[in-house]
Amino acid sequence: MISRIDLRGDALPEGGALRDLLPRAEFDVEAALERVRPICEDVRHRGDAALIDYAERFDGVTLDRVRVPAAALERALAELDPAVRAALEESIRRARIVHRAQRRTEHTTQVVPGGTVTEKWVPVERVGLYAPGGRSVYPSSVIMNTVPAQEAGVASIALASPPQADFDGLPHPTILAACALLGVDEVYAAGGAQAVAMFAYGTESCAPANMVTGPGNVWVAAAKRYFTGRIGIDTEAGPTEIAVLADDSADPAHIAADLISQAEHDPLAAAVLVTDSVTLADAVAKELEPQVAATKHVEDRVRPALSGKQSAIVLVDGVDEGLRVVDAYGAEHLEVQTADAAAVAARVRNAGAIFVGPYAPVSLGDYCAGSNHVLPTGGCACHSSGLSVQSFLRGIHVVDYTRDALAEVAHHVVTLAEAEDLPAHGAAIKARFGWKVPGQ
Ligand code: HSO
Ligand code: ZN
Repeated sequence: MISRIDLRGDALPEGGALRDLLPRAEFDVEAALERVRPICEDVRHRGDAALIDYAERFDGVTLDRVRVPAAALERALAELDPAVRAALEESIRRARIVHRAQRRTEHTTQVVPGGTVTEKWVPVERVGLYAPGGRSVYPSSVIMNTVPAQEAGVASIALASPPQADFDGLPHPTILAACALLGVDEVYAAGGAQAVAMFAYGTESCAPANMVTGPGNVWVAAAKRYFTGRIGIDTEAGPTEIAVLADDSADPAHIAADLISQAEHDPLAAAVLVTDSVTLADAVAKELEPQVAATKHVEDRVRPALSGKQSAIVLVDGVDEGLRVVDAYGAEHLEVQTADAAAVAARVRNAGAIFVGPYAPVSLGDYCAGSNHVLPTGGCACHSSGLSVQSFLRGIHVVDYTRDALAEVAHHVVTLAEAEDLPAHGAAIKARFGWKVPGQ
């Protein structure tokens, strides 16, 4: 079911060449961009009327307004299964502990006497969060997007999620209940690219946002790309990935279960095992058969994900080579299940999140570790981070110099300005000293 890539024997190639040997899902955001552009522009020009038309066309529901009434949020919370409510509350509690600790404090550095640079942290004013509908109704993602924004101090938080035909054109009730638990009361029944456009341009009922975050399908990713530069985004969020770096100390049944856990998201989800143990590779392949057969989403997601070209068991010569492979891959989630897992994990450089040892499966991080599950995919972990308080903050340098402090460095500024053929830059300094710069 799952293919094998054997990288034993020869020395591993460097960087990009190594990455090219590894499996990866095809997720063509660029192609989707063409289809998304007219939708976004339609929302720009026709506002709510366009959103209502798209709800009819894509979601099969007739809406009279896109804003979800407060009563619907209250009802969803009142009707929420108490066990689900308790679990969501625990997830929120743990996420708050971790994200509160990420808050930044203002810091002033004295560069010279009388010359300081203060870095102050200011939250983004208004954020639009996206929660997918359809196959992926994830109240946990509402938590993972909302908690860092709230802990960052974002004053205005709105959420959009697709209208559901089965629920009177409202977003899924567990999404609404999660919003109610989190205190998010501005919710819109809008999905896909049109929801991102609603936040980017604003409509009659929804004020424009400075930033849009949250997972979504390729249309949401394409809309985020379309608006990059106009608004802030988190990441484009491609299909979920799990990589497991394991040696023969790992339990094959646990590894198989963990690979399936993320394959369950999407037929394009990627599950990659990197190991130096052929015995373990064989045992995991064997374990997969019965576990896959017994899992709920076997035919529509798990089997296609595991047998797709994005998933594989990669054989390497040793843990050092395994580390090189997982770094080249840059998985959204990386589990390290080796002897002395903490020491091995400490050497990993590229991963969205790292799960150490046998009792930290990705599922824990998806819901209740306290860590964030909105993470870079598609290899973007080599340059990007998961969602955090920092994602919603802007660091602003505040430069404060006295006359003496400026005088001390004025000649260097003038010299550099002249070297760059920008004499007016120098003139702005000279004007403050009667055009005669000290030291020149
Ligand atoms: N593993 C997903 C997040 C998720 N899992 C939501 C369950 N619900 C992407 O990181
Ligand atoms: Zn998951």
